[in-house]
Amino acid sequence: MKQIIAFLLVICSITVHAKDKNLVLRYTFYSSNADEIIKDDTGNGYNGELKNHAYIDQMGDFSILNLGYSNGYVDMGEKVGTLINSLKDFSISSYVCINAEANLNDNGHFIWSFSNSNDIMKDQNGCMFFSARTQGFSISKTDYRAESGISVNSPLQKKIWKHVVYTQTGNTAKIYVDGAVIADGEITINPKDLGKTLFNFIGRSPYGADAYFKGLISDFRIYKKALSENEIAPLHADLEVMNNAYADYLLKPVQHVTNGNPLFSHKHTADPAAFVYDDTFYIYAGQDVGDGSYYNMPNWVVFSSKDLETWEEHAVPLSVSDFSWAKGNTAWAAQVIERNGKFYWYISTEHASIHGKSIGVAVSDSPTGPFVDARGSALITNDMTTEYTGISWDDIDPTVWIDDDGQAYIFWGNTQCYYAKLKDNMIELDSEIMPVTLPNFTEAPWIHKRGDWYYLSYASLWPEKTCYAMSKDINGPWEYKGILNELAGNCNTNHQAIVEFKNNWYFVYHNGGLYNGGSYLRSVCIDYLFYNTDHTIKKIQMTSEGVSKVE
Ligand code: FUB
Repeated sequence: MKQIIAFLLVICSITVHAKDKNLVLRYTFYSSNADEIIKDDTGNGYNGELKNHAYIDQMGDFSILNLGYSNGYVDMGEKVGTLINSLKDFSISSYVCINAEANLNDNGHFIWSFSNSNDIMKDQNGCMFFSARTQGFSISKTDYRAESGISVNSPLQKKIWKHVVYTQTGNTAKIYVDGAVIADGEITINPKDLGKTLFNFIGRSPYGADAYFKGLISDFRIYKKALSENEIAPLHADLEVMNNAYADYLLKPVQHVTNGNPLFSHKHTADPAAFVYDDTFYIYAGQDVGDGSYYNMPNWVVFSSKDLETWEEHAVPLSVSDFSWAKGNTAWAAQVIERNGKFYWYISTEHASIHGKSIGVAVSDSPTGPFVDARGSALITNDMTTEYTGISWDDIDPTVWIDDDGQAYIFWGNTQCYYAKLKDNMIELDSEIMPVTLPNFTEAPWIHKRGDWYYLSYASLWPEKTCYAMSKDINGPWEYKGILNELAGNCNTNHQAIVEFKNNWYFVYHNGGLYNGGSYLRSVCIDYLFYNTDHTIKKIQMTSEGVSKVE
């Protein structure tokens, strides 16, 4: 009896896995990243190629395509054009998940496209595509002016796996999301009418100026028939399990390969604090969001790199809401420092009950968190410094230094620079608050040391340049040495960090250099810092290229 059951199970499994002759292309994304080839699992040879640092990743038990943040896409190759040209009835099916950061107001966000040019606006020679921005399919023998299509005209939901299928039989088209028809209608153009398409992409539009699809793709399939609702049902059976696995996947670091300055192009980042630990370069920054009309900064972010080319972005480790005494989207400048295996993140933010800005400190066992408020209250509040300035935002921009004898100091300020000693526990002041005299000090102090010289760099005047002073003693007096960095482009603030990493010195700062950027939508940059023989610092040369990969 057992043998009969086993035999039946084998027969069943053969039936289930029997080759579906209508399935003409399938990417399960089980190939490896190494050769950048995406295998067509039908055996028909429509292999694709990973482009612009798109990569294959593991999400729980699922192998997925991550298009990354550098305009990643898959080039399905010219051979697929022959397939497209042969299609009369067809279906294109895929799991997709749009990243939180995708700006779906921009044109583009095509899940797939097949076309005769990668500049359709100019060549006007035919394309078809599926847009996640409109949940719509379009096909044209020229360009957008002569399209036939169906759409619901609203974007697919972000941050959740969806299953999207487009089917066409003759002139009848349907779009299914998660197995349900969300749009249907008549299409007057057939893929055959496009000829053998030459540019066949997953995640990229044939319109050159369009935004690339930003997100994840799994189990991409093309059928040479219009699938029915019943046939589509098993294709989205993994949705629930995938979405469960996605919650953990979001905690995994995301890779970014930088293309010079600004360092990161997928989000706006400001007030960088650099930190070198265990052969790794960390950048802690505030995230600028919103419409660019004022500082709108709900959280801080952290990136790390071993070579300054490939950066990992870690799950958001700290938000203003992690400090019960703070309020608003005021994740202002901050710095992380290590002591005795613990990582202390000094931040500035708006106090909820004491008027003005305050400085707090969070702590973690790891440089990438999770971080928790170390005190449950602010370390420095505005009412502690009223004898120096009448402004409510002078208690911002902390920088912390542990001197060779183990004594820790915190410097901070706006308009007036202050400093104080910290106790060994790093979360309490150990002296009175003392003023530091610096010409034209605005904000953003940063302490570093080279040889027996201490350097105090800071943002000066308005709009801000970076200036610096030197001293042989952390307690000063500080000798002013002039401008270190001129105004950074398109931004009225500046905020620098200076660190040594693998035998070079680096100057990390922000400008308004990203598309859409400005004084409240800033972007972190990095350039080299060099010293003169008399230990003063050469003026920074801001570049678009940024710094080279460190081997
Ligand atoms: O990002 C908010 C504030 O702008 C910072 O705390 C200052 O340093 C300036 O960059």
